[in-house]
Amino acid sequence: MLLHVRLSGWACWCLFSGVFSVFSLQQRLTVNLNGKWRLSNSNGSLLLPAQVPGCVHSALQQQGYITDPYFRFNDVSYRWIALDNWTYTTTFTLSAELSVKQKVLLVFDGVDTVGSVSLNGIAVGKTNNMFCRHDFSVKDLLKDGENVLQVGLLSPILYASEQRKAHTSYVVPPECPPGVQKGECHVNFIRKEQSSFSWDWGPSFPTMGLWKGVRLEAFDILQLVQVSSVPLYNDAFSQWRVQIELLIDAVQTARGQLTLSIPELDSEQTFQTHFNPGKTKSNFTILINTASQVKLWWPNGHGEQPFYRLTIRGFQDEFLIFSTESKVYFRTVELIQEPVVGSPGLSFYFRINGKPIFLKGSNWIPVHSFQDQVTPDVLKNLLQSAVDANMNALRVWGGGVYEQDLFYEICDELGIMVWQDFMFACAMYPTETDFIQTVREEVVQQVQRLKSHPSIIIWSGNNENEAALATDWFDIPASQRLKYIRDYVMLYVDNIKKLVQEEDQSRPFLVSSPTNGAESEQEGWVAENPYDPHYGDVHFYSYILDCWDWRTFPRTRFASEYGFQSWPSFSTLQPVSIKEDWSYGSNFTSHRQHHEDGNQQMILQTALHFHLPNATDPLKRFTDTLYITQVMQAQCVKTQTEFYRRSRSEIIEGKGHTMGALYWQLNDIWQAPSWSSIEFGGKWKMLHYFAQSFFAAVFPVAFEEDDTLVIYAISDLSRDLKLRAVVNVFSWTELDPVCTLNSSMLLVPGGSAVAVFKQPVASLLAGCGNCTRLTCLLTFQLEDDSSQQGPTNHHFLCSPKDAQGLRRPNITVKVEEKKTCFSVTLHSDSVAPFVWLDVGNIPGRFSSNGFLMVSRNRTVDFNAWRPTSVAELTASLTITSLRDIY
Ligand code: BMA
Repeated sequence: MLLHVRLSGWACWCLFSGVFSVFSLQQRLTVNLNGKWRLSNSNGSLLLPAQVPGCVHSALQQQGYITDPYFRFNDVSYRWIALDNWTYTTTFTLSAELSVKQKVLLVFDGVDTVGSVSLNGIAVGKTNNMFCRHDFSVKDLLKDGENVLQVGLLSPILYASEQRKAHTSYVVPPECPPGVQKGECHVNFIRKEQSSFSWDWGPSFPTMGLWKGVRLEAFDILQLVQVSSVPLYNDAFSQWRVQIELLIDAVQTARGQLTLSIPELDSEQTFQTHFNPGKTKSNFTILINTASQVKLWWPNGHGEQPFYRLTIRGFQDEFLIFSTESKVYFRTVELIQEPVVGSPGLSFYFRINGKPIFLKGSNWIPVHSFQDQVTPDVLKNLLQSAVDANMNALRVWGGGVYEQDLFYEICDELGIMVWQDFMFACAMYPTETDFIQTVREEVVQQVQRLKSHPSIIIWSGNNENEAALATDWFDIPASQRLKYIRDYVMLYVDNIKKLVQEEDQSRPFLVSSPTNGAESEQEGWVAENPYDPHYGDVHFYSYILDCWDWRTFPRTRFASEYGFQSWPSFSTLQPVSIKEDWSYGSNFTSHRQHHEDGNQQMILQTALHFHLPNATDPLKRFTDTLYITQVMQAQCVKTQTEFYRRSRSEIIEGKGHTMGALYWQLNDIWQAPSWSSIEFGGKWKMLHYFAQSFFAAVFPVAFEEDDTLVIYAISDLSRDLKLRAVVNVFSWTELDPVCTLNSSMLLVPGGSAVAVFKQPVASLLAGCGNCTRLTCLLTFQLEDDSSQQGPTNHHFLCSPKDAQGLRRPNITVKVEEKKTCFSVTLHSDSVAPFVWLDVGNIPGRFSSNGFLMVSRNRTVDFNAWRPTSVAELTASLTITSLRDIY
């Protein structure tokens, strides 16, 4: 294979310094072993080239041994792949420069999962945790000429089952996922992406492979393995300091000097130090010159995301031995849990740089079953989509993976706050020494890798495991409960929490989500009711209660999960299905649904307010059904999010001060029904377009209480506003408002939700032509003295299925090419709710979509993500509105 030899940064510096002969001894060499390897199964019947980083499934598909694993029922057909054992092999030739190095490490950034590594036929080590980086010292095993490197991988399914069998003393539930998920058992016994054995939104593809890079690292004196930096603010001295941690691998004891500097802040410090043999961690603190004005990192919508360059240089006898540069962002984060006036319990909100911030966003799941197929473009597109929908936070959910560096780098740059779970979800876990040991390694490595990112504002131990214990998901006999609680505390508190807090004092740690936080701790880490709205965060789902009725939602301090399912659009499903699949009752449609009764629940929820599609053409009926599930989902999540946002400033019946709304879930792992607002492939569902409005910094929200219409003005801005609500009443039959009402101007302080309009619906309608609840609807917006502030919102006075006068609109359309995008101008002759523009498989997004059309003309932009034309767009464009489906 081809060898790519790279000299690290400081070696180049040596060349420029003109003292190459001295420094060449200390050059670090990196030999990249990524690229084309050979892959074989256990009996040798399959032998194929395989890309590294990569996995067995991707290799089999790339070489044509299997078709698209996402096609139709292939998740089940290809189950055999993960039941077999596989071996990756590569050969490489050693360069003369490398063979004279004192230390040579064979580094795997990630092995998925249970592997044995051998070099030239000699065992070098084993792996059993996909979240760990491994390095093996191999100098003595390397030969001149050709070297053979092999990684044998055991079936993760069989391994998990073996581990389970060996665990005879008590059951560690759940044994298996629900049947509807068509998944594998005992995933909690293997340190691997938990959702890779199936989830309620994802297929079972228990991957195997070298999912991250492989290389040789060779050096003489020492090498810098990792640098992390954490800024801390000292209130008493009004001074910033940056804690810098160096992980250094040294061949022998060496004395040296270290210079840390942030030139832009006029701050530099030099330390005398010594490096011990082996891998050691050293901490240094650089005090920031108080005369310098430090620019702070802010979440999206609250300010900029500036950074500073930190330079670290190591010297030995005045010669530079290493030099590295990294980014430092300054911000503080506090999680405030303190008594709330008028409410039992404790507050639960984040203060960034001293400012309380309402978290708006969603939950992030793995982007693909095969992580090697997650490209930078896909990550960028999803994260940009989050920001474009006015989100400022994402929770990296604990059943997936610790994301790649690029994910966090983009979040840093975009101002996305990350709630980072550790990778444990919906299960109990073993606590045998080996298991705890590998988890400890995983936690330390991940915290060291990630703690320099300002985007991460909290570490959280697991997903829903406190709740699972407290509300007894697994029918644990009362007599054994204590044992499980002890195990829980041992894993998440005595080990993970303790380790994280040793490694990182700059951000809060929560043991679980949902949790009662400080109250859970009081109750021995497993609260009686971790869903208590008076404490911590809450996950809340109800699929068949009427989602238009805000009274069904708990008024929580922080809503970290809530949501409703919908189907992705036809263009997303089409490539993985065939004609016979295209009906709501098909085998395919039920196969892709991994949530018990999910398809039925969507229909029941939809039918509460909408007519169901009744087209006679089966394909139209199917696509109309996909559409209406998206309408339902968008409207449900809108209602719930609006409820949380308007609850930020008040306490009602002892509950409120909600300071976070992260709906479940942002993205999809494959083409299937799920809670996501973005389809697999990046297409925005109607919900994501809705989120753009309902997460806007300034936003009006309407609801009814005792037949009175109430409108709140919500503002996340720092400055106060003076706003009035303007309500337009439309009849379903007319495109001009029947009447317009204005509230008086009211003060809306920065960071608050204030009622600005209140009127009984009956009196409002009585003063407005012949309007009744069935014949009229409302739009409303906020205005200051000169202009509209924030988007326009709508409120229905009845279910659209009961609307009188709603006609099928005759919408015509014109597509034009503009400088940087295309414009689509619509003309309608009547009121049209939920107008949905779809250009099939032309990737891109509209500036607005799924809207209520109450004007004759409306123009939206389309941003294409690949070259297209007016002709192609016009040919692909379909327009659906509510009245078109029945
Ligand atoms: C929560 C999440 C996920 C799940 C989602 C939808 O429980 O933490 O485990 O996918 O709800 O059921």
